[in-house]
Amino acid sequence: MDPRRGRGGAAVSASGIPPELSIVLPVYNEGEGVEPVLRALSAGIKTPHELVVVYDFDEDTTVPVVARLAHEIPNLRSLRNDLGRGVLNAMKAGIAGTTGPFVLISMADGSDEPHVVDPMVALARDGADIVSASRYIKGGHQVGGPRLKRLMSRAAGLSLHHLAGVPTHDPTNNFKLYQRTFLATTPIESSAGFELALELTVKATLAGSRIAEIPTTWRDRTAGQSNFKLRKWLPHYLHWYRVAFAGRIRRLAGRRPRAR
Ligand SMILES: Nc1nc2c(ncn2[C@@H]2O[C@H](COP(=O)(O)OP(=O)(O)O)[C@@H](O)[C@H]2O)c(=O)[nH]1
Ligand SMILES: [Mg+2]
Repeated sequence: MDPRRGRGGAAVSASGIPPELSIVLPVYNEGEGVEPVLRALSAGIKTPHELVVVYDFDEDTTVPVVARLAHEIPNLRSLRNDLGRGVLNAMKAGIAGTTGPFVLISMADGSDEPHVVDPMVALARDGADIVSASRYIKGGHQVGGPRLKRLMSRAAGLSLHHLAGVPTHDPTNNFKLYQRTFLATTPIESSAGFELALELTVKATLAGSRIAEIPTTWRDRTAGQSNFKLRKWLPHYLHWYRVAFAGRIRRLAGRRPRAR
């Protein structure tokens, strides 16, 4: 057995303690472009971490690339998602299959910036339950991707922030860091695609948990193909959008002084 692996495949350091940060990377046939992404993450993050690439089926083109790179990148491993195909189940399997006190979800197609990860960890060490890498604040950007998806994501994020009291301007970006304790006490109800980040951010808002944010630039992929299903997943996003506004209305109603 690889001495770096604990029971169940979790990475452990020489001291037997799991790395502070578990980075979960869902993949769907990213063999073409994943190598520079993994190298950039490994080289660009100082926080002790593990890189866990979560795939849905053994024939996925990412698997052999990760197996090759694991010989030279410490704490890189792949994990098979056995919860059922799809990015949501892959993220859930990655959360369940890791043990670091901080969990970062990041994409494997180069859309997310490695250099913001250490500052995200610093905010989590300061007590944030969720650290949101935000495209829609000063210093943040979004480069490429379908125009409609960009517009809807920005409109959702800014309206949730300004009108529904969500502390981050970018609740739909899945590039987020979570405290393990927050994940362990927050049941996941999402059933489709990338709605997970929005669900967890809305739930954290309603629970009064601490949400911090940091600017980031999101870049559309230059290799492979997007698997984002806007029409199919939109109703799921709208559900959490409504939950956030309903919670806001309840809070405002609760605060209103009683009529005499
Ligand atoms: N395990 C798994 N990962 C997926 C699936 N679909 C997308 N991903 C991964 O999720 C990340 C972002 O996906 P992408 O299709 O680029 O979405 P977009 O960036 O919103 O266009 C990439 O790392 C993909 O490989 C899936 O069905 N299963
Ligand atoms: Mg992408």
